[in-house]
Amino acid sequence: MISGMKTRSLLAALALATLGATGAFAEDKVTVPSHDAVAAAEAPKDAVVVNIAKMKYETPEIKIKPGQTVVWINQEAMPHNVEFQAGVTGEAALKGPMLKKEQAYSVTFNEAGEFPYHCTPHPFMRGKVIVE
Ligand SMILES: [Cu+2]
Repeated sequence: MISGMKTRSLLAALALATLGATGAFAEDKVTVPSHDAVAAAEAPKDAVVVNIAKMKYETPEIKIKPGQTVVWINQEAMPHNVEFQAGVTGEAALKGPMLKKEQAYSVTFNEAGEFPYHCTPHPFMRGKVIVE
């Protein structure tokens, strides 16, 4: 009985190690509904909105609950995006698409934590999602 349980937990550990090695956990902390920019009107209706205007994220620090979605909507002609550096949302960086005016990009946060981000071409544009 005990040895059976040990075998199962060993198998589980091996499965985890294998998944980790292949990068299968890369997006576990977040889920990205679309890797492409979408029209703002097509953004998830229940998402927490962060507008981008005047070279700023209008609400640079937001607090949400696990499972909630944040949608960034660019309100100006200058293209912007959101980029999470490697190790923030997963092993790899999560680099959102450049958003033209009235385009949107969404990320669903699955786990508690702090998720700082910036705009790739404008690294002085910074924000943070706090999931708690
Ligand atoms: Cu920008």
